[in-house]
Amino acid sequence: PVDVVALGESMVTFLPTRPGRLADVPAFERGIGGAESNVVCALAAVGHRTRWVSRVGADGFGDHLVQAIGAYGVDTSAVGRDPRRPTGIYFRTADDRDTDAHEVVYYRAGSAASAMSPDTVAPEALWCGRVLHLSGITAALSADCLALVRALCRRAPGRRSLVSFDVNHRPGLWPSGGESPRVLLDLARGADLVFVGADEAAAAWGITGGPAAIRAALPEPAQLVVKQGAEGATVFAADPGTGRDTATFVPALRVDVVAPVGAGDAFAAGYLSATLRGLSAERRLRHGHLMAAAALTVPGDLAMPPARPSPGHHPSTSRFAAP
Ligand code: KDG
Repeated sequence: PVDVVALGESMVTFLPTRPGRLADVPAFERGIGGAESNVVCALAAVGHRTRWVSRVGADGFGDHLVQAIGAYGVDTSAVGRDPRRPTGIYFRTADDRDTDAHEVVYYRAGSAASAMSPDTVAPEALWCGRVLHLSGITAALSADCLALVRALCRRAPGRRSLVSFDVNHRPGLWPSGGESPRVLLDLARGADLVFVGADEAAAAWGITGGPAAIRAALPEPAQLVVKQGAEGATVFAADPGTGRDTATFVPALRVDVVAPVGAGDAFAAGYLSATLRGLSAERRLRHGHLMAAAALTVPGDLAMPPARPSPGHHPSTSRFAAP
């Protein structure tokens, strides 16, 4: 039995070996990234049974992703290979303490994962865990990927897994034309558990009134977690019997932020881990903050080391992170 299945594109990441703008740094170190696989890697690192479902190219980067994510103990047996399309990669700045601007450059258009669709991903591979974790990033990759996420977020009686959806609005990935906010709101409405940043809700949906205003716009999910950056997070949880909604706020930990990338995924992993263990709303948020704190203080996308590191696998951790 699997605790959490996650669907999404993962990429080989290239992080500068020293601080600075992408225009200035001469060398990069390989790591792995991908919002949804970050979540299951972190969950596997703390002992949960997890599976990552995706597609990669029949190339060395695809081999590396499968091997490195597998080294966390994540089941990769349902990852498809596409001989015609490449594995996505991306470059970004790694230490935001020394740069004015955080830069991200994706090379993923037409990637193997962008060809995920209701035809190329088997439902049995997805509906076999207690939780199915999805994110708005997948919805932005292609029309086929959007069709797949729409199908998975459709409320159906007897749905076999709790559907967890991280809004993860990445404006740079969506085709221009302003469709994304509406699409993401509709997808979130079909999930049982939604993670959204208060900043995302303001940018995408124009909701600036804070957590309560976001809940008013998104009453359908049984649980809505609103992340309020360094301040903390609020969860709205509806009582299954009475439908009464209870809001719980827990402040975040104070840490020296090196790079925020991956912190949302780590938060989701902590929250899901505590959920699977049947813990209270307060403790679910606390677990989220603890795992986010670990991710905030390293340059890489993933803070947790793999359970079974393999030769040639270097999770990017703290090369130049020391103060
Ligand atoms: O949440 C972290 C992700 O943004 C990162 O790992 C890469 O999945 C990624 C993306 O699409 O930006």
